[in-house]
Amino acid sequence: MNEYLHINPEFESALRSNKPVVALESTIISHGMPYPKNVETAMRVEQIVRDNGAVPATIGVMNGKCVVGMTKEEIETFGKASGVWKVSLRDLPYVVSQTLLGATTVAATMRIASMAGIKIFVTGGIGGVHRGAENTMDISADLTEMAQTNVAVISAGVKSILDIGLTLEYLETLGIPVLTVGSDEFPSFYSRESGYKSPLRLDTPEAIAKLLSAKWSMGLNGSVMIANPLSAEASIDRNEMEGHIQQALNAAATAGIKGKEVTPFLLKYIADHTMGESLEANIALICSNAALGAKIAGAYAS
Ligand code: PSU
Ligand code: MN
Repeated sequence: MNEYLHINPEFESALRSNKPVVALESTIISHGMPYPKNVETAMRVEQIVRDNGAVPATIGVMNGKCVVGMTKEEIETFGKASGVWKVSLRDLPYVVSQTLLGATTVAATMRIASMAGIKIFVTGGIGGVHRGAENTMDISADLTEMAQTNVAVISAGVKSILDIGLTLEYLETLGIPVLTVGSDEFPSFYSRESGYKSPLRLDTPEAIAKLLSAKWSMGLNGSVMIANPLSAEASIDRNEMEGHIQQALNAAATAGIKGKEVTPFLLKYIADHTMGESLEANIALICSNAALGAKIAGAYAS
């Protein structure tokens, strides 16, 4: 425990009694979806985690503290406020010490979850190696964080705004197991397909919990990337998505977008240009990830 951590009492008792807890990030609320869908989805995701037997803990930064288990009012604030910081690992001490509102990325959420003793974290999509990274060196801190922090990440894979092949290579270099649930193919967030075979496949929460237990018991530090393909009904055609992504990449290059703004710019561009379809897919996949994450947390706790 440290003075910069605020744990909601509900989670404190859940953690003490070894109840399953699932961490959730806040970047998706502040930077991932429009209001009020973002707040509605965040609350729905929390309910799904509860319905599947675990306690949800949404994580963000406010009042100079890393908050584990945001209240409904706090989630509402993050969903409405403008100018909420996107907080990755390097931003964390700045946003805490300046007492700013900070929505945490996968990297920062994992680290805070770990500080609180939470092992399972559910999100939509993670950051990775960007297209053209051989020149820009734009590789998300999500990956290096996954190499060292013992929190499993459940996502719908990696968006093809990234170079999926290079991201999988980099995950291999970092020693991070990558497994897909119920499919031999690694998913690309909006689509069940990516064109890349999944390095590993496991089909049940119990088998995944066993893998986590084996990894961490052997002292192998770091995350496990658990990719959960979205349902066939919600899946968007990969070629259709590729057209939007190319346009988004061109728009980013034209506008000279760099550094931490790259990912939010691309995500917003795609959301704005695919309208309802991508938002609905996004909501469907995060709900499905929440149910799976709660089951894995339950299996791991027992
Ligand atoms: N990719 C997505 N959805 C997201 C993000 C990435 O498909 O919401 C967000 C996550 O919070 C992730 C962050 O941790 O962007 C990565 O940003 P960067 O590429 O700047 O590291
Ligand atoms: Mn980056």
